[in-house]
Amino acid sequence: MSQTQRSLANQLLARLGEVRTNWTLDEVRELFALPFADLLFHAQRVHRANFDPNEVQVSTLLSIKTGACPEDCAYCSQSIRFETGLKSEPLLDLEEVLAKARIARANGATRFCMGAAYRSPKPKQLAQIAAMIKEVRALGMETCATLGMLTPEQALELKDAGLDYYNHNLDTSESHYGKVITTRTYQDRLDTLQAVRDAGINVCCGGILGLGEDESDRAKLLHTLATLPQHPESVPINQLVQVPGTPLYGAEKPKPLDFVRVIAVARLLMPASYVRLSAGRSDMSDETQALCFLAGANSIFYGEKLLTTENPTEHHDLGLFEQLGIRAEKHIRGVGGQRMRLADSG
Ligand code: SAM
Ligand code: DTB
Ligand code: SF4
Repeated sequence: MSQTQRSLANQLLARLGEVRTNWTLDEVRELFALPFADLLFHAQRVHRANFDPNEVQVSTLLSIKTGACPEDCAYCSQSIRFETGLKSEPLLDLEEVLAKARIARANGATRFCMGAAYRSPKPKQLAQIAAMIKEVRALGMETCATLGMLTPEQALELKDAGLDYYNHNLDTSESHYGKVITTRTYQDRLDTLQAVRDAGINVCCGGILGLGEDESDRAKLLHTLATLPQHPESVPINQLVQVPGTPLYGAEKPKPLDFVRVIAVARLLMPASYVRLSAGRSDMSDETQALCFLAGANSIFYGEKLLTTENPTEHHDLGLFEQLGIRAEKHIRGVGGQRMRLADSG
């Protein structure tokens, strides 16, 4: 390494911890290239400056409308284009959703995420979902929804209903995206994210590893996320859950340490955001998950089911938390990041 390169590297390290949206792709690549111990050291240092390192935010997912989705996301069990054997279900009714939310709250979840297999919701569907959001919020839980593309007006309707977070993932780099999804563009995704941001809803946006991407695609995805006008408040990093019948079934799995590396770089690029160790934990060892927490992951999905696929059992996760001395976060954060005490469950 030349002296100029060394001094640039030192400048980059000295600035870690700053919330910046002007990262260069070269800087992101430099972070990926750090020796593993250095990367984890810096990620943990930055994590501690922003969060309690022994607290993890716990969310529970519910599929409120399952299957028969017109989109062609090559990873998804719910696309109508692939034979995955999934049984389609219409939009659940309000009481069913509330019953599940009460169970999630009693089990210690502070956020309830409702997912629907839509390309974009229709007005009537959105009105029904707005009613669900209002009632779940009234239980004292944070609300999150992932319903596909939204117009600015729809985002405002969800905001009025009390929605805290909207999940809409970029999934991968713009250059790899077309190999995974052809029925909507990267720009469509960015437009929805802007509508959500403009409506004053917290943005939950991340990606999936294991879609046949290379390290450069991973760096580009994180670069795009970290250079949005404002960082997403929540950044889910999923490992592909391989579903038989989908085109990506059998794709090469990310190496566990490469997965940890992505979590650590996400933590460094977006120091104040929650980094969620998302789908794919059933396929990860406890040791890999422990490294993810050390690298700055501080949110998980809790409960035996994600939307349509398996997640570790609650019993398993409680055991893991106990071994690691991790507590479930008891506060919910509103828009703007202010902390509020969670209403007592029961
Ligand atoms: N239909 C909406 C959409 O795609 O925006 C909302 C539901 S969709 C299931 C939410 C997100 O789950 C997707 O954007 C994708 O990132 C993630 N996802 C879906 N299937 C997955 C799988 N098999 N493994 C990992 N993540 C997956
Ligand atoms: C996200 O990034 N991961 C969650 C949530 N957002 C909605 C979804 C994971 C879905 C995993 C596949 C399934 O269960 O169908
Ligand atoms: Fe439909 Fe969402 Fe699955 Fe894509 S990820 S097929 S949009 S449910």
